[in-house]
Amino acid sequence: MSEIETATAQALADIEAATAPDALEALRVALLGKSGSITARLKALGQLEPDARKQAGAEINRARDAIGTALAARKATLEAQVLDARLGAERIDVTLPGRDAGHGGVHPVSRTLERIADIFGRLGYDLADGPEIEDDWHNFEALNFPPHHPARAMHDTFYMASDGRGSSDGSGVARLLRTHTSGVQVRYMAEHVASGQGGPLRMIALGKVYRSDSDQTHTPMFHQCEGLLVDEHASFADLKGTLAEFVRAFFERDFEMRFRPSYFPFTEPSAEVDIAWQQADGSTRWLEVLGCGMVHPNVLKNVGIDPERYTGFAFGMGVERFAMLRYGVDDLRAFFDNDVRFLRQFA
Ligand code: 2U9
Repeated sequence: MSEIETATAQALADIEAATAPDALEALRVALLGKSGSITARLKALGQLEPDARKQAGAEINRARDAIGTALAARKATLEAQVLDARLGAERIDVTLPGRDAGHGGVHPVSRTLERIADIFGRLGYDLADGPEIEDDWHNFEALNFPPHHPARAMHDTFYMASDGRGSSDGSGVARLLRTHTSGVQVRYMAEHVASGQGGPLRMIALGKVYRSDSDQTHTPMFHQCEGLLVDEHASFADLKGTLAEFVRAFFERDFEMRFRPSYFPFTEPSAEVDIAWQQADGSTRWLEVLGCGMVHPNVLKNVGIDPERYTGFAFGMGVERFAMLRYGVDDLRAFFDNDVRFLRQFA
């Protein structure tokens, strides 16, 4: 075997043994590249005698062709292997279920707000809105709160820091986070009077209220629904019938109800409303769910409605309380933890 044949046989063996495209490319450069061994042999041909050059040239060309063919074949094989490996690794199972984008859901408290608004909407009540940052007049004064009522104290109500323009010393307008939605009713009645229409009217106010209170059954923010009806002959009997109908519609069943005398500055007489609630063990117990009463004549006077001509009834409820009862939630704070494991149950 000539020296070139031996070198070619070695080169072909190396090519066959190459296991990666990079290694194969290195071989190509070493053999056929500008400074490759085959290229060097071709360059050296010039130094040979014409006869010897012809023979050697033919041999080197054969060697170069054989190596070129082997490189191309091995390259194709290795590329096919790489592709096969990728296809194997990246294979997708088109029969797998698609990825879910995830479902949102309406928060149980929002659902309860909507449910309450819907029921009173069907009873002809207008839905009204108002600011969560209130002034003393709309939150307390117009509602017949005496100057030293405990609700007005700092430990019950969140007051806004005084900036010198508004203050709580009587020189300006103190601002506070509303402790109930009643300011909405005050505005609503005042607007009705201003537009020349004192009554009749019926409306509900729904929304967030704030109290400086935090324990197992109280959160600093909660939601209230308050309702108001003013007419020439509105009576306590109308109030009872309205609340009985609301509770029946909300829970989709009839309840025994009782009205216990109570006290609120803005109603007289006032009552707390209990319903006979069936417990899981079959026993029944009274649950307080609402407060209500006949609108105090002072409150009507404060907004310019004649209490000699008009009477009104009003009621208020905690929305979270209704949500807890409807959905069987026993810890108020679950509504505000934002734990999706809890919230998902309502989606
Ligand atoms: C005006 C006149 C009267 C609203 C009323 C209640 C009774 C009441 C509580 C229930 C639970 C608040 O969320 S709670 O803590 N509310 O007991 N609210 S009467 O009476 C009004 C409101 C506005 C102008």
